[in-house]
Amino acid sequence: MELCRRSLSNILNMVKQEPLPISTRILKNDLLLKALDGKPVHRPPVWMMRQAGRYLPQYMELKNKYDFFTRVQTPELAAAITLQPIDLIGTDAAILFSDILVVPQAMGMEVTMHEGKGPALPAVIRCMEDVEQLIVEEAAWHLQYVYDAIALTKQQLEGRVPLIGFAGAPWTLLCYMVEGKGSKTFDKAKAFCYTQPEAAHALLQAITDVTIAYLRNQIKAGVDCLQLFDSWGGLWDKEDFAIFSLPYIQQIVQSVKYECPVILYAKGVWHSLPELQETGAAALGIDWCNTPQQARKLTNHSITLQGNYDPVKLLNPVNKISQDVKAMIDAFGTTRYIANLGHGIIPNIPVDHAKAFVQAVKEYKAE
Ligand code: 1CP
Repeated sequence: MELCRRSLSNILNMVKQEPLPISTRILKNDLLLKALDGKPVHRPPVWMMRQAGRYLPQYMELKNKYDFFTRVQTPELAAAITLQPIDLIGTDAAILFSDILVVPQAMGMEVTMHEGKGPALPAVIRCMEDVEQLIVEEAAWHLQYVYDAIALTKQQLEGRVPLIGFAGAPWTLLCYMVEGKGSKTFDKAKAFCYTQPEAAHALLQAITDVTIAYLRNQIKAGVDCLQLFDSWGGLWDKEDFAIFSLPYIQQIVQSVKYECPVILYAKGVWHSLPELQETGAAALGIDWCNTPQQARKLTNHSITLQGNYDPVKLLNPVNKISQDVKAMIDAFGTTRYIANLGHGIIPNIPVDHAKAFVQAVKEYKAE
């Protein structure tokens, strides 16, 4: 890909000075926003978590040329990758290509990404003094490249579908900042919360403050909706989730929800669905460990739900995927529902199977 720096900076300067042009603010496909608003739709909207990524050969071409953070930090590359699933798979929403770990990076921590191993943060947080070293007030301004990528993506989308911005929930970010890498149990992160609760709460509050500023800037840059990822929320029981995750999620949702609808995805947190609903989120993401019926019951049939297809089930033959999707929509209902996976798509899913998932939602007809 030719990186055309001069023309990009012209576009970005223009976007920064002027409000977004009407053509990029008016959406040709607003199914997602209608579903978030509880409005009737002829069929549910569909997108896939991690839809911009490794199962797409066109993503792999850019991945082979540019390292992870170059892709994330170069607005032309981030925009091109964000648009790939819109052009190739036909989803009803775009999600910005970025990562939740740009926030710890902006707070002054080193974050590197390693093929096959995932992220590494060599200098982890161990105590209150480490928390006090973090950048908080100016951190959101170190993420200008994200806002530039949003502005550029909105221009290139030309209103075809809404753009979803996102951030990690404070507990999920603490996991990486304390553990230093991915983990099945994040036991060091949990032990930090148990043994140094004061430092843990100071860290969670610092991440919360940065995230609120970061998401407000994403809204100003043009995102139509936000998703908050608490991918590791399910590592806590209900009691500890209420101490170490929920209050911070609550602050974030409350601070942005009047400007922009928020989808709250807390994996494995079925025990606290009513509490998550009370945060004021417009929708809750559901994984496949809960049934649509149970999730509807727990949330009193009164909030938009998103999910919950097991991404590994996309390895089934396409006719089985189509049958499953129909059954899933029948179970959730067509209103207050966003068809999606229960977690991110995995790299070994054939592109045709991802397309079959999306197509089955588009062809859905209630009997
Ligand atoms: O080079 C690569 O392709 C590396 C894989 C990859 C990708 C495609 C990483 C590393 N991040 C991303 C992009 C990404 N990350 C997006 C893009 C937008 C889209 O969804 O299409 C999003 C939303 C994320 C969010 C993210 N990053 C989460 C929350 C969502 C989830 O899947 O639970 C988490 C936990 C991360 C951390 C992270 N970044 C990358 C990896 C491999 C991981 C997980 C590490 C671990 O195992 O703990």
